Amino acid sequence: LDTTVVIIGAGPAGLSLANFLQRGGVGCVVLEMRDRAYVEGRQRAGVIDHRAGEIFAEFGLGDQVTGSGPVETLLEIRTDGVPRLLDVPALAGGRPSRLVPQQLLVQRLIGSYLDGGGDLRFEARDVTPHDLDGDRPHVTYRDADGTTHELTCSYVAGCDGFHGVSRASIPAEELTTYSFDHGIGWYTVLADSPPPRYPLMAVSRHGFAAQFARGPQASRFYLQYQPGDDPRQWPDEHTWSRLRLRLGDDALPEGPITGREVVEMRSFVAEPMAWGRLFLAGDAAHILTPMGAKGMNLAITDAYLLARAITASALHGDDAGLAAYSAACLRRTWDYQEFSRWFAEMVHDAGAESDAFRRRLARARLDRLFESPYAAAAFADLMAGTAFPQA
Ligand code: RFL
Repeated sequence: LDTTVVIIGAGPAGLSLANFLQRGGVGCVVLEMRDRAYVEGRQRAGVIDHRAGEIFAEFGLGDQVTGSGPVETLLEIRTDGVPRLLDVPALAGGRPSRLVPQQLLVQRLIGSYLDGGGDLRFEARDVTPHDLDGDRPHVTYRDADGTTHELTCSYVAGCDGFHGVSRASIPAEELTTYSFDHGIGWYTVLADSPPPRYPLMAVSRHGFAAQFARGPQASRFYLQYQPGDDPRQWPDEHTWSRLRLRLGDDALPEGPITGREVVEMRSFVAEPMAWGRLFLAGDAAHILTPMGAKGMNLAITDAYLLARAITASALHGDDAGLAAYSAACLRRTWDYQEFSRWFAEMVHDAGAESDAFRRRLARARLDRLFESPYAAAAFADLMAGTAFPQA
């Protein structure tokens, strides 16, 4: 065998898994189709929840990977310009999340894996897994020079995101997929403008908007847009004026906009997350909306469960974890899909002008967070990341 595990994809899922396996003494090779600069520059998520932070700490990676990230404090929800604050970490029993931009997490995970002697191959083209339903799977790819390579292994980890090759390698009749379009248009811009005092969500009849820190000098903004509109055509001044209106802040500091993206507000789940010797983790198996910030965290918890299961199988011949892997991940996935949907519905319906009944329901749901400590604690528990069920 060339290695124990071939990991396809060097995003948060694949790199977390590679680090966990390395520290557990299990050999692996990571194959990534892009070059290092591209992977390390890709900006997306920004929150490592408390649960995911605990996982890195368990593997001795806490200081290196999440340690210097600012600790999350309060969450501000502004309704028609009126601020209300939720102390989410306190409500979760003293479990703060941390602000760690995804590209920083990826850079640090690459650094620690390579420092530990890890094998990470960038620009791996045409990665193709073979014989996944047998005992000896292998993976072929071409390097940047066009030379074809083959790696034999015991397990293949499909960590190559939604558009990757791994899920597509499972025969269609073996998979059940679920897709859901939330019917909400979302536009996000990254700007070199000072972050808000607290993570900020604003609900008003002008539509939903949010602002989150992305480092000490940058903010990521989200704006709801009406179906049929194309926000990528909006002049920047239009974006800023909408943000000022929705955030109820005439003095909102502006800065150069460095990124503009339309975010698809859709959900996707593939079941099961394992087939033969292939195990899917992260976006390869499930997509969530950014509402609730669970996508990257789910990728990390999948990697954790998979690392534990593979380690037990490879080092001790115990396959129970592998057999339970898919069901355990899917339980968390559906829990977080529900949370993400619940959250999205609440903040968007609460601002809608069209349907007065739904607006009142959404506002009642929102008010409950500030009036019932039990409701607030349930919300905070999901924000911090729920515990794994006891085996
Ligand atoms: P990734 O990050 O997509 O990484 C997959 C890697 O696989 C490589 N790859 C291949 N390699 C070899 N061969 C192939 N055939 C390959 N095909 C693909 C890719 O180049 C890539 O390097 O998936 P992973 O690791 O599962 O991580 C998932 C997260 O990236 C994702 O869930 C989050 O970014 C989602 N998300 C957010 N999650 C959060 O937890 N909190 C957030 O605040 C948050 N905000 C966001 C987000 C996603 C966004 N976008 C653009 C999708 C905000 C945005 C705008």
